[in-house]
Amino acid sequence: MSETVHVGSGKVRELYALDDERLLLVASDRISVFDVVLPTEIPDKGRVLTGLSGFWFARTRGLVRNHLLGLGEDGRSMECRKLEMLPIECVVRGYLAGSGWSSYKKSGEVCGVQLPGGLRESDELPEPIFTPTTKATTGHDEPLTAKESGELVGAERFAELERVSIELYSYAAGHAREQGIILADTKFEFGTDEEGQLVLADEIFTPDSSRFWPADEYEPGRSQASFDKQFVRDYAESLGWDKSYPGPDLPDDVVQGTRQRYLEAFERLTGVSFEEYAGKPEVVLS
Ligand code: PZK
Repeated sequence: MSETVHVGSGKVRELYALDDERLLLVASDRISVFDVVLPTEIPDKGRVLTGLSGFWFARTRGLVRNHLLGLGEDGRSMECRKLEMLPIECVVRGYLAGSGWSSYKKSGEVCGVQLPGGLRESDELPEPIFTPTTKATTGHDEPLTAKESGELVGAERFAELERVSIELYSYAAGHAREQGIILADTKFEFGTDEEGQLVLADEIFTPDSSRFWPADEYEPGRSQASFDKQFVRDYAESLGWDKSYPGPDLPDDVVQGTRQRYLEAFERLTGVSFEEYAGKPEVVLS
């Protein structure tokens, strides 16, 4: 006998225990904008994000071990190895956006990394930088210095996380750029297995864990349109919504336009049609 036990909820995902060694990570069709989950779902968003994670886990196996054991037949769930999770979020930035841009404007640095002067919002950085944060249980993740991170995970593990995170980002950003998508920044979570080996976990290189920008609209000196969420942001702002709970319902044209953007990102990045994925999720693993 075996039972699937619910063990956690994220804003748009659910986590279940399959047994002592395995978890099931299920991506819903919920969407959050300005940190608020909206009452309207985007059909197939969960399958797109799961398919993208599967694709990237298969493609990066040579760089670092990962927790993926298999994709569910539903296309929205991932069976994973249960790990001991490390207590930092591993962020890599290749472009100056979001909290990185805010920090740079104030101090010229991001998470203790000094950057050259004269950079504009959304500029590409001379090289990708590692800017880890705390894992906040409530509220927002806080930036960590290298010293603080070393105190949380050990200096040797910190050096390994930095090296592996930058290698992963560089590989994926290069691949995405060839398909007309700029991967501005991304966030990883890692754990360790019973032997103490580093294992990549969570979701990777999805639009929920990364900033995707359409390369053909890229123009530094301003904020960039989001590849996936721009219709939703524009609609929500056009209502004069104050970005507090509850968020607005979405009209069907915004839902369908947003769904198409997710499918387009999936198909460009994986080279697989979403229809083929829906019939046979394992296709993204080869
Ligand atoms: C784990 N989360 C985040 C919270 C979600 C996801 N392989 C793993 N082993 C042990 N724990 C985790 C993982 C992974 N991945 C991930 N929390 C614990 C999280 C809530 C819902 F879908």
